[in-house]
Amino acid sequence: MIKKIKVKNSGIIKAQFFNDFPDGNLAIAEKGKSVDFDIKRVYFINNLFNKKTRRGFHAHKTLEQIIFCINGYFTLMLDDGKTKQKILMNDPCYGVRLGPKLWHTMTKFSPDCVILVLAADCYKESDYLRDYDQFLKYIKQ
Ligand code: T46
Repeated sequence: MIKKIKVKNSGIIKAQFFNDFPDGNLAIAEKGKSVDFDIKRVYFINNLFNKKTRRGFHAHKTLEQIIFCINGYFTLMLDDGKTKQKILMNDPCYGVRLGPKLWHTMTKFSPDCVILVLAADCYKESDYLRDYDQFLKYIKQ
């Protein structure tokens, strides 16, 4: 997991983490601490056994999200239209801010990978830019 993000509208979020329990670890993402928005939606992605799976390949117009890999690993690619950055997501203590106008892809999942996303708004298909050329046009507006 890298500690520095070069692309716009992103950043590393460090969850509060307690690993001093003999019975396991506890990680916390809380509004006002590691999260700076009201969480309206939480979703997770698992069952990533197919090596060819590719997810994401879109940007959001306005949505703020934080993505965590809470088990296993995957590759997150961020693209703000100028700069691209690949991040190996393999540490459950660190999330990545997926801000607006950020093209993102998720690939190379370990079979045991579990992704957790905190979102600042409910699902709205109209907020998605699912075509890369449309994304480039949108960020130039
Ligand atoms: C994102 C990345 C990180 C819903 O109906 N409600 C929801 O809350 C979500 C997240 C999805 N859907 C529907 C929309 C599609 O028909 O589920 C289907 C699969 O969604 P999508 O292809 O967008 O899944 P991913 O994994 O490519 O992207 C998801 C989120 O949609 C997206 O906001 O940033 O995870």
